[in-house]
Amino acid sequence: MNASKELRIGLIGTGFMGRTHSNGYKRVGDFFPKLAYRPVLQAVCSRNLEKVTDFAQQWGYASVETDWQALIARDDIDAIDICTPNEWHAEIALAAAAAGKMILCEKPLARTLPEAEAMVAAVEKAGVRNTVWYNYRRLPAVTLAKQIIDSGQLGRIFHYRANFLQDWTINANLSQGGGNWRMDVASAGSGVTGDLLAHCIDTALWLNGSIRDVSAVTETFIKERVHEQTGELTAVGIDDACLFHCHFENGSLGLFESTRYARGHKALYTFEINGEHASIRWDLHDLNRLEYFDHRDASALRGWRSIHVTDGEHPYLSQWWVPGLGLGYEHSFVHQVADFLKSLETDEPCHPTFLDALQTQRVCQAVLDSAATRSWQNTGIYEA
Ligand code: 4PW
Repeated sequence: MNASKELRIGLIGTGFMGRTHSNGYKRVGDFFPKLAYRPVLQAVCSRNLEKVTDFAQQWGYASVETDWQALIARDDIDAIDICTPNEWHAEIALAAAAAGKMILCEKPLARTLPEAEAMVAAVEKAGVRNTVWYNYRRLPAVTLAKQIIDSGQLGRIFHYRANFLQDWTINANLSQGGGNWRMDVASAGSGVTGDLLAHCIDTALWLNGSIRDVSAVTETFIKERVHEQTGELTAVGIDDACLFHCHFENGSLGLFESTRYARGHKALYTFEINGEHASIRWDLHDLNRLEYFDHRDASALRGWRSIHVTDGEHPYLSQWWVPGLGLGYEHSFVHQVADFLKSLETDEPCHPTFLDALQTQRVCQAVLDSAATRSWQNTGIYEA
């Protein structure tokens, strides 16, 4: 049964994230057929006409724009999906909210805390539905971890540990700016803190509650790179690596590490949570597996259980294949679209909202401030 109500999408940005989101919109109806709403790929926008036309043909968008303001001005668009480099998130979101459009924004919410605060104020003032694509929450094993923690199985939590390790920037000849906007602080806002640790922080706030204060160190290993736009050798402003520890409001201690200089690691996102009765751990490189240790098991049988999260009873899995067959990275985006469409039916927020993502931004800002001042910093975030 095809959903009868349309959500007409205007996507801005045709890069890596434009593809992951488009795939989500295309797949959702086939696997979540009972939803009342269905996404319609109404228009895609990018500055380069040839590129955006190719993208529209490949992914099935009905029309193209080369000016995002023209896209927002259209009355046949219900929701704006922001997949641009970070430098555009705030300006586009503010305009989209003022035009009364729903907004789906790629993470991190913004480059800076003031930008993020302005975005929250704008969506609240306009009363428009909003969400941020912290996609890892929606992998079944991560959602299962949330269910287990919320059921109280772990007991009092003592430790939260997370890593996000990559190695793609260990190359002195890599430029910054332009195509490599993640390397350019003016465009990205920060380095691994906003790009990678933001994922770890979003998951941590969701699984383990608020973070009270942080103490961090950052490092930029390669200090100068050629800027693509100017051709000049320019100081690198992003953090290549960031480590921090923290106190959670629930009394547990957190330890986080992220780098793009861990040779051999491409996207190793891991977390482990140690509670009074049980522990849980997860690894993006084996994303359908959740490991669980319960001290209350009979001692002769006690050990880490390796849960293959592919059963119909596991989160999202009843919509997919038979038990034993796993899902991939791309399914987290399909799930986010499904949850967003569901939120239109239920009129509930689709978390993480801009307000939720603002809390992640506050932690990121405190981490960067802590590293810059070599001091502990309060995050100032509320208890969610
Ligand atoms: O959001 C992150 C990206 O910016 C991703 O989850 C992984 O790291 C893949 O690319 C970068």
